Amino acid sequence: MNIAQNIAAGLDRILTMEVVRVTERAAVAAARLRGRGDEKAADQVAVDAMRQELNRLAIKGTVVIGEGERDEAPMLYIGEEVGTGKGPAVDIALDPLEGTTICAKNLPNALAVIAIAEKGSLLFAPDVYMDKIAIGPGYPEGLIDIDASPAENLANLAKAKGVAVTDITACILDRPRHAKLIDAVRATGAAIRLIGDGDVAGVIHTTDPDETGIDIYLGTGGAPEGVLAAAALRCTGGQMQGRLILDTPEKVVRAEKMGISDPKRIYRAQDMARGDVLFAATGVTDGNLLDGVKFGRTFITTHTIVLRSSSRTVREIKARHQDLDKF
Ligand code: VTB
Repeated sequence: MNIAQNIAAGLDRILTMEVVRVTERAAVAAARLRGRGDEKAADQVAVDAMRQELNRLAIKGTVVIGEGERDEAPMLYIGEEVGTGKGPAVDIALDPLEGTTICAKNLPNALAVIAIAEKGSLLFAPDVYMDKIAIGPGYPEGLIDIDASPAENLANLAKAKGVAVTDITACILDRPRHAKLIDAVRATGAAIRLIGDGDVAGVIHTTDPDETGIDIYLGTGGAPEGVLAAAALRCTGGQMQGRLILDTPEKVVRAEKMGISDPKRIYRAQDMARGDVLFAATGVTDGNLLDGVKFGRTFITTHTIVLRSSSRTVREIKARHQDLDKF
C-alpha cells in the first residue's frame, strides 16, 4: 500500500497521535490515587479525565464499550456521544482504569485503555464473562482452539515455538473459578503467572513473550475487556478466541438485545474488532510492558503504547509533561 492509499484507507491516521493524550490524561489522574485503597475514587478521576480529553478529539464518536449502561454510569456510558462531533464517525471501546483494584493496591499493570474503530466494527458485548484464549504473533493460524484442552493447546504452542512445554508460561486470572484450569496447566509442567486483575494487559503480554515472559493467556474475564484486548491483538498480530458466558436466560436475552443471536459463538480477534482499529494504553502503575506514571518535581512522565491495525505499527511514546497545570 502506498502512502496515498494508506491515508485514504480506514481511520484518519492523525488520530493515532491524538489518541495518546486521551489515555495519558486518564493515567495521570488515576496514578495520583495509586495505593490509596480507593478503587472507586481512582476510577472516577480516570473517567473524568478521559472524557474531558476525548471530547477534544475531532471525531463523531460513540462509546460502545464503556463504563456501563447509562443508568449505572453517568459518564462514558454505552451509547454516549463523544468528541467534537466534527470528524469521522467512529466506535469507541474504553476503560479509563483497567485494574481498579491493582491501582488501589499499587500493584503492576494497571492501564488506561482505549480502542477506536470504524463505525459498526466493534463487538457490542454485554458486561458478562468471556472465556478467552490468546497467543502472540508468528504462529500458524488455528494453532490454539478454545475447545481443546489446556494440555493440547500448550503442547501445540510449545511445539510451534520449538521449546518444551515446561518452557511455556500461561497468564491466568487468580480466581476460584479457575481452579481446574490452573490444575490442568500445572499438570503439563508449564508455568503460570497468576494475576489479580487486568486481563487486557494479560492478553497484550502474549504479544511480546521475550519482554513479558508470557506466552499464552487462558481463562475467563470480562467480555468488555475481551473486546479491548482483541482490538490490541488486531494491531500487533496474534490470535485470540473468545466466547461469551451466557449461563442464564436473562443474560441470553440481554445479549440478544445487543444483537447477539448465537450465544455460543466463538469470536476471533478479527470478529470482535473489525476493519481499521487504533489502540492506545498508558501505564498507570509499573508493568511488564509499560512504565507507570512518574511524578517528578518539575515534570510528569507517561509511557504509552499506540497501535494501528492497518499499518501494524507499534509506537511507544514516552512523554515528559512540563505544563503540569494541564492535568
Ligand atoms: C477481568 C480483569 C478486570 O474484571 O476482566 C475481571 O481484567 C473479570 O471479572 O481488571 P472478575 O473480577 O469478576 O473475575 C476485572 O478484574 C475488573 O474489571
